Amino acid sequence: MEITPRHIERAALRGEMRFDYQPKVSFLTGEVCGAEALLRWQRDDGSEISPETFVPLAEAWGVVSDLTEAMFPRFLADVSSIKAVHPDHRIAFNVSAHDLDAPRFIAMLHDAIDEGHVALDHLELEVTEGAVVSGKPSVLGSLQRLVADGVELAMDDYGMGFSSLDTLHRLPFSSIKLDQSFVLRVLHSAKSAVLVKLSIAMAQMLGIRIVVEGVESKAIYDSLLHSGCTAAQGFWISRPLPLEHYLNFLDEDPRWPASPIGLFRMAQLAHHWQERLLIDMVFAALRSDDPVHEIPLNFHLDENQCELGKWYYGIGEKFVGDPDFDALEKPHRAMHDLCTEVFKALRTGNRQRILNELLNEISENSCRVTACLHRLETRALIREAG
Ligand code: G
Ligand code: MN
Repeated sequence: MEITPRHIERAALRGEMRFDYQPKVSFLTGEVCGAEALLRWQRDDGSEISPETFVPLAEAWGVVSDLTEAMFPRFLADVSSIKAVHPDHRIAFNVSAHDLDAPRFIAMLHDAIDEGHVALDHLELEVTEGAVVSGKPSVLGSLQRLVADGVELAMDDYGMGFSSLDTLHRLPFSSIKLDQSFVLRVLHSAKSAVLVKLSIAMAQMLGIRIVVEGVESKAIYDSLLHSGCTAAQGFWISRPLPLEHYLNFLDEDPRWPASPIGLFRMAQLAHHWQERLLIDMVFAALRSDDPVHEIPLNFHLDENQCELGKWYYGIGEKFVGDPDFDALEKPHRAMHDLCTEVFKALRTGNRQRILNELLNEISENSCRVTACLHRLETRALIREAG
């Protein structure tokens, strides 16, 4: 059949289109933590037309935002059904550059939020780099307003565009979805494995989550379980499911392997990064004659605010009572107190105190923090293997 814009419009209006939901699983809990809505077109005779066929056509004809607008109410109704049973799940909606440029769609989103049809903590927008790179100020402005209202943004298909880093820089993304092409190769290509690892590390240092797409086998899932990735999505976990099947699927409370090790590794990374930031700053200050020393961006004197502290007093709290976890608090706090001393010494020009005393003490405490995290990791590994 030759598809025309009229077919697409009619299909949406006649209910031939729907959303399927593909679950995302948290590596930390092994439970479903949300889903992505994926548009499907099933014709009256039962045949399916793939979104890879009709979405690009709709885009080329300039009717994709009409389609989004026609289907958005359906999405909201679906989200309500999911929310009724799983209030803590976040459901993602894919938006294109055209949608973001369509004032009506943005208005629909704002109305839905204002009228309470969708809670902000239920909604995530998946945006491809293309949508952002097209870079119209109106697009960026729309996204920024939505984020200010509390909607989360995920960068879709990360790694496939030509300027991922620039896109990350331009918008307040709260997560990255690593494109399946890297994930699918992770077991066979050392280069892909490095790119995946470093993308995870980058997300960690930016303080955002990272989701891997295209987890098609248990082997891929297992290879990423300890990586520090937040969540996984892919055929091995589940294909996209029609709403009713999706809800039935959740009813069975399915579980996948879970591990805290990624968290311990990310905490080590955060700690290492923060310490290097301090050392670089101190030596830059010692080299310069400028008496005014700014605290570097991303550096937190408050022990609750650094990445390790956010982890320790946040998601890490479930390890309270573990001797290594508990032992970490003192040297971590000591490091922050010493940092305050360093800034004081810089201001008063007391270089000798920094060189003879403070840097050594920081290093000692840093080793203690690292040792605790390392032991936590090793003991968790042993438990998992036992
Ligand atoms: O661009 P985006 O990441 O939103 O596209 C998601 C698409 O990827 C959907 O059409 C979905 O059906 C497909 N998909 C989801 N999981 C897998 C997977 O494990 N392998 C492959 N090849 N495709 C997947
Ligand atoms: Mn997507």
